Amino acid sequence: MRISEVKAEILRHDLDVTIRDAQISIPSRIILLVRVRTDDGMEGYGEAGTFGGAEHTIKTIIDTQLAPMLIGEDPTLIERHWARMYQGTIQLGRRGAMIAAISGIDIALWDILGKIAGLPVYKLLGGRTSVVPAYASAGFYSDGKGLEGLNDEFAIISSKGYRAAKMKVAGEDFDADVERVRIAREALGSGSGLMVDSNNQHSPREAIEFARQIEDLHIAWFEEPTRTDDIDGMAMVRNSISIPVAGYETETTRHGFRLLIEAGCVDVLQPDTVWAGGITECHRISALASAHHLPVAPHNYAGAISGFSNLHVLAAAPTGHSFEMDQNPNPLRTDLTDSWPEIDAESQVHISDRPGLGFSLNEEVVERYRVDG
Ligand code: SMN
Ligand code: MG
Repeated sequence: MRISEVKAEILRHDLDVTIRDAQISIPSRIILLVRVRTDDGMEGYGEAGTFGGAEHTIKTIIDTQLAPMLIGEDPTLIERHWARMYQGTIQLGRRGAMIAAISGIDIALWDILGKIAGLPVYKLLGGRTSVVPAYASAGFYSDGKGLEGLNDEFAIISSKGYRAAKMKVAGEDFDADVERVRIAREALGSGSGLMVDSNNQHSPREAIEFARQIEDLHIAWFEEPTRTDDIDGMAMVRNSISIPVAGYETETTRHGFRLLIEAGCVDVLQPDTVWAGGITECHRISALASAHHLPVAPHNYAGAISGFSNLHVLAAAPTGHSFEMDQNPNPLRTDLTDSWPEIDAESQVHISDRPGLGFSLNEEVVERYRVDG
């Protein structure tokens, strides 16, 4: 068996209502679907992270720079391909778009390996569990939402049975955001976990002050409280507040997460398979996390394949924590495959034992949202 084709396709769904976090506006949901085909007709699916609008750039990297490294190769030699793609682009890579491109291909290779072996990816990684806790990811800003809209959103999340939920902060002034957190806490009730995410927008001292103003609301974690390049600032925040710090989704590879861990920046690690280096790299990061007794709660906020790949990494992670379930409308998550999961009565997600990542692609949905070029 040999790899015969590697290609990326841009899929886009334009939202009826633009949502915002503290860093970016999201008028549409965009994913980069990566297909790896073999000469005997097998096909694996991956997804490369496209946050920040780099989908055409990353598609070009995949189609023109990385694909030629893989054509004619044995698809099962995943570590070998990862090393060749990483070392072969080291001058331009190590972070950002190049790692996102490698991530998408890596995920597709694991899907193929599972289909060859007849096993789900989490078991190929040495499965820890087939059931993981999930939390709702919501509480974005949008025009006209207001406090009433936020209250309704978190009341619905609670009625769905979620036992934890995350919201956005740092998109408004402190007083407004503190009130928003209070509203969400009251809507969720006292028994549920509530996390806040500032998407790197606070300075270290602002983050410390904001944490002080919300700590009486029993916050489960403060996500990306400050800037990912400010190692000393991240460590200062973590050491100055009583709320656990989670992050940093905007960090990549085991090399980046090693720096966060060794500098004492985080209590919960949040690598994302679609841009931190794929399943291969995020499983390495899980091992690193367990060596430091830190839980892993993969970031997941893209399409269905992002979700499935992060789910399998979580289910094999020695210190796996919880799964992020985006509550915002996104057919590229809910309609793209035949088996997007929902939570059970205990706010858990079950991972199927179907081979590979455990889904079939809905090609008519691909066609509906494909962006030519
Ligand atoms: C997030 C990241 C990227 C886009 C939207 C939202 C957020 C999360 O930081 O944690 O999901
Ligand atoms: Mg986040």
